[in-house]
Amino acid sequence: MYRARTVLTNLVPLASLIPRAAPDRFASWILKSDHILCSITGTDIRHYSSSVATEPFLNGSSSAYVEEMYNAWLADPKSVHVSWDSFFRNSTAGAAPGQAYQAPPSLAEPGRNQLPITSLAPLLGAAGAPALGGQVNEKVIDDHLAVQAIIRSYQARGHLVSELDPLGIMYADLHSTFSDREGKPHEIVIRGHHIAKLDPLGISSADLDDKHPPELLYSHYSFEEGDMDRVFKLPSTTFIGGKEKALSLREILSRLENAYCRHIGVEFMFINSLEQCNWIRQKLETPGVMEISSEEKRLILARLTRATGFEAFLARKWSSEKRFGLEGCEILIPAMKAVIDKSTELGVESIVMGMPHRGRLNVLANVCRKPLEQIFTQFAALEAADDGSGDVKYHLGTYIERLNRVTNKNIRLAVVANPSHLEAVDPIVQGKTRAEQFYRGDGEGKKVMSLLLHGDAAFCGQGIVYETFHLSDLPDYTTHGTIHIVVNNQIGFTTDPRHSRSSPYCTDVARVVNAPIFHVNSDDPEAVMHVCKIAAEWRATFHKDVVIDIVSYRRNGHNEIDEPMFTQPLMYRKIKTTPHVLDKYSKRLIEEGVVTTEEVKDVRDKYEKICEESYLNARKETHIKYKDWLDSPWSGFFEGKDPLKVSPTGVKEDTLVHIGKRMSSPPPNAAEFVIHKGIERILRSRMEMVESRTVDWALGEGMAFGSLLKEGIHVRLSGQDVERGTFSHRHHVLHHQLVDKATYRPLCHLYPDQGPYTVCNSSLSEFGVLGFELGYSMTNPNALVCWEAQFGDFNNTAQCIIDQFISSGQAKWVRQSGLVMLNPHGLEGMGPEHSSARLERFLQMSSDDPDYFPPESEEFAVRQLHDINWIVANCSTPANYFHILRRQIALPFRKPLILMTPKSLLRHPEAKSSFDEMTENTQFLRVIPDQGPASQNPSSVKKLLFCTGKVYYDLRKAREERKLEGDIAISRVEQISPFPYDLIKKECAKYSNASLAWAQEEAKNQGSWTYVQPRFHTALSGSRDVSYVGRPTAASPATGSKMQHLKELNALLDDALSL
Ligand SMILES: Cc1ncc(C[n+]2csc(CCOP(=O)(O)OP(=O)(O)O)c2C)c(N)n1
Ligand SMILES: [Mg+2]
Repeated sequence: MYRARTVLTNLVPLASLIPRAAPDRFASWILKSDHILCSITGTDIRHYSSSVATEPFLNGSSSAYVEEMYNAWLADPKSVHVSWDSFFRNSTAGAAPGQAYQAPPSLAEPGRNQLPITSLAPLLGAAGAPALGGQVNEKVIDDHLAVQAIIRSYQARGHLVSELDPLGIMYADLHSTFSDREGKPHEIVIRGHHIAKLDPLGISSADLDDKHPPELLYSHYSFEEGDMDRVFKLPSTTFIGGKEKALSLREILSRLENAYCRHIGVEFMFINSLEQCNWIRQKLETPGVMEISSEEKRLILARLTRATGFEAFLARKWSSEKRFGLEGCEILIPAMKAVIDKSTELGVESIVMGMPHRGRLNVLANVCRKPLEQIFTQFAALEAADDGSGDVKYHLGTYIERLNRVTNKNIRLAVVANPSHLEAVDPIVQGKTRAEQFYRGDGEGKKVMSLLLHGDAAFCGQGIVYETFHLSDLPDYTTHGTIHIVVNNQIGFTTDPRHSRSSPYCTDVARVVNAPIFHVNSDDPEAVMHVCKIAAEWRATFHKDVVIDIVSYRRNGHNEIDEPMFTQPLMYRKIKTTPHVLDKYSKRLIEEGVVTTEEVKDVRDKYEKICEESYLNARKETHIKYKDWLDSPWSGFFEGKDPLKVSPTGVKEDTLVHIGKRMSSPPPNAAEFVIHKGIERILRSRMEMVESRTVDWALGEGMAFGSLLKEGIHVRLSGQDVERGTFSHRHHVLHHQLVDKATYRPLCHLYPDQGPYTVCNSSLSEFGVLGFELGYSMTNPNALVCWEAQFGDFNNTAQCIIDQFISSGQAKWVRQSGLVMLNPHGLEGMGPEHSSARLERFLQMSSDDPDYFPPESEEFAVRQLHDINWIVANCSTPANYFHILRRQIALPFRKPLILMTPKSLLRHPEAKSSFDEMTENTQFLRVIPDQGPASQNPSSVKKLLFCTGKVYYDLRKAREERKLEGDIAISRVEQISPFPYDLIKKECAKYSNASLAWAQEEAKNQGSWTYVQPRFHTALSGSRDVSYVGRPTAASPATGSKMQHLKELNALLDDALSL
């Protein structure tokens, strides 16, 4: 009773509204909140409110509760108790004050879990006996309302008083702001934890025990001790009764306590779906729902033994090695296994996992069952047997296919390799999962799922978590529900939650997608397993995200060599005296008679022996193999391929014509499908281009995509507004002007047996979406996955994906990706923000050696591509863009492609290509040499200008205006990195009398200059100088003044063309 009082006083906002308080409360709700009614019903509420406002029965009722009831009644009169039904009917019909309530008709069938109030009369005693005429007295109704409010309060806020913390030091006041916590505690601010005596250290704000006299409950609820044995009917929103429809107040409170305030605290009442709320209630409230068999208990114990034994073994053998052990949250391992067991039982065949450092080795060993030998060799300083830089052991990925012994089904488990950057792997896991679902035809996510692990500090601190959650329900990005597990050790490195978050829980970010959140005390293994099972079932049932927050602690410092007492002395004093969960659980099971002391010891010894044997085997190894740690094997892709042979990228003219025509035609049902007049014009001009055998940028791109689709390749283009194209040039989705959601995607209708084409506008995220597409590209090498930045400069909000994964992923993790990044780039006088995709940064990260000219041979170009980390290019023609996209698939390996793409060239009359540059026997040109008069008479050429991208058209025009076509040659470097040493050397040799210059529109410290300068030197063995032409160094990428821009451009052209 005392506990119930606490819950209610602390948690029930409705409490104060029941009986005697605020007599006009209900009336004011009705009168003042008409927007609520209007938004729901659109009916004239004045008629309704005038009668109920004076309804005496309503005095002091809870606004929220009645509002909910009323809304439910509006939606479906049968969904509320018949007494409410009759009340709302009468009051809306204008019943006089006091007359609105009527006893329900006695013949009415009570619904599930419902009893007519009159039927409770015998249980209610004289106080509740129906008055003459079938009227039930007010107190009975008020008391029932109070009970319903209590039930609801437990469901909504019981988590606030649940016993989640194995240490009992969880002093983050869940109600309060930080300043509240700093000051003197206030009754409302204090969470139930204090009352629940969870804080043996005495470092929490206060213990309010003696400040809450038991009378509080009575004053709030009008109940007295004698009411505890009164029987109340249970509403349909609770399952605590099991088969019983009414229970005593004492029993109701006790069952609610058990369901919501023990070691599981669940947040779910914010979910908008009644069905989903009821589902969770049922999973938690049904009597006996937590009971498990002895067999299951023994399994938990065995798994916990392994998890604990593994960390202990590593600690013993490599005591000073960093491994970010799991000690304190070993329950994670049985928890993940429970999720996997349940999910496989429900049909999942493949699980893609992402996780941070903490406990990673244990997950690999005991969840994935990666051979212990391979893990142990990572601790030895062995040489690598393969290429690459490798990575530290707690970042490596793995991929395993094995039999799940519990379900007897085969399962594939992948842990995606990740960098130190916490949470950055989240979108990658989602992309990889989505791709696997796509290629398996698993449209509902029944076979493939993602499992993401988080640390408490990172989960609430890193914005990428939010971006990833927002992908969870988007049509082309959903993975149909992710199970998130937070290893909440109540600390992040040396910072505790009071200083690392402003939200009550570290999991609050998940509320934005209506994910239920299960907080659970790590020292209650059965409670942890229970929520894991519920989470797996939730995902299988609703295909939505769910969070398990395992409240635990970190037994050691941040890593094994850190001293935690420097910064968390009280916490660690407590931790030192806290027994291991394995010991606690073993003791419990021995007491219950489930296992014997000998059996416990036996299981421990057996695992110890396994570790020892593997340790001895590992010592025999002489090399480590990075390939053992690959997270995305592409079986069959590399086998039997010449690693240096590129397939042709030119295509038959017929193919170009066919695709071009399809891309220029309205939908086949054009008569009914009304397209925009502007689109009609665009289609017409496309058709004209096809007829004249030319393409512009958009058509060239469409033909690259279309020709790959023809070959059965999946093409996916994702990014902000990519369907139309930021610059309104693409139009890959046509919209019916009169019918919502009626669209037509020409590239999906090219050939009957073509590959699938996905083009999807993304959420407004770069970090999340670029990461997602990278993950997508890891699954299937035979897919062209492209991400387009709205403007190139926005890619810097995804810098972590670029630095940590795209540029270095293969070197660190043997993982290839053919992802294409399209970055609109170029100075067009539009100010500093939309001008630069920061080409210099990509080039600076290119791994080719500026001082090394590789041996010239037939295979020069492909070998360079093979050896580099990525390709950086800035194409100046649609044909070259067409070829370089196709080359991504034609290569016998995969490399990320970083493309600077144009803006003004999209409509530039000269930026067009002929079919002749795209048909068979044509290919991507790394350098486009001058083809004008200068090239006819090279020895008389005075200057050879090199440039890349759109500035070529400015230079060419200025050269023409100045009639310098015979004096100045202009060569375009289309593939900047790897640097085309061979072709540059050839070009320079051709113009042997010319001075050499590199012209760029970017500032000197930006663009390509710093990359190309030393490479020109290498290409020419230092025999000739190459001068710089362009803007001076600058901090900002471009001027904000149009006039200044033109001035700078003219200066650049003058400089470039001066002889
Ligand atoms: C993006 C990022 N910033 C900072 C760090 C440095 N760092 C490594 S672990 C850690 C604390 C993480 O705390 P938490 O997420 O609670 O995980 P725990 O180590 O407690 O398991 C920090 C700040 C990092 N790895 N990544
Ligand atoms: Mg932590």
